[in-house]
Amino acid sequence: MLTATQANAALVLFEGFETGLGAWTPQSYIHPDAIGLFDPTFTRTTERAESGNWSLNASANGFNADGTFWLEQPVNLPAGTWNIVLSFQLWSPTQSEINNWEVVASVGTINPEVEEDLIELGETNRDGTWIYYELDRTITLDQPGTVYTALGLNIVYNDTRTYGFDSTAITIVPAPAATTALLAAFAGVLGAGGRRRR
Ligand SMILES: [Ca+2]
Ligand SMILES: [Ca+2]
Repeated sequence: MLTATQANAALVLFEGFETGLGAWTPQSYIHPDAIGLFDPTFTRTTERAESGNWSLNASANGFNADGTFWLEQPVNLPAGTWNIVLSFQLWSPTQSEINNWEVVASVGTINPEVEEDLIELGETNRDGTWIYYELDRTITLDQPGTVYTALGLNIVYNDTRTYGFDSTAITIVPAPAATTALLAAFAGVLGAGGRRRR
């Protein structure tokens, strides 16, 4: 667990998996009624990399066409309003229009424990290469607290799959009060804004 202490500068927590999982912890969930093997794994590999020489293979057998597995990282923050951007690169082996899994993530004060705690950012197999994803959130903490970040896959098709993750980053910037007020005023016009790209 990392603690942000700089109040006026962006804090970037980057992980490229060159020496390990860093501060990420693998977690998973499958419906209690699911039958059979649920074997999601995150393992380091040099088969490919978006940064450096290493990335992670995220694999599962897809049994039950159900289950969610993700990397989770809590960050302790002082009280305040924070703009938090979780970004990562996802590798798919092929491009396909059908039978894809969901790319999921979360940034918030809820500790992700089940499928419903993560939201869908898109689908796998949009292209047979690395694709950038991000999730932006503005979070207000009334007192010092923990913000949980998570990124992973939701299994929706019964097939053994391996995808890749690399170059994760959690960028934390204190939100100026004026900006926060402006965002609130325009929230109805702009929508929730979970998938803006830079
Ligand atoms: Ca890497
Ligand atoms: Ca959790």
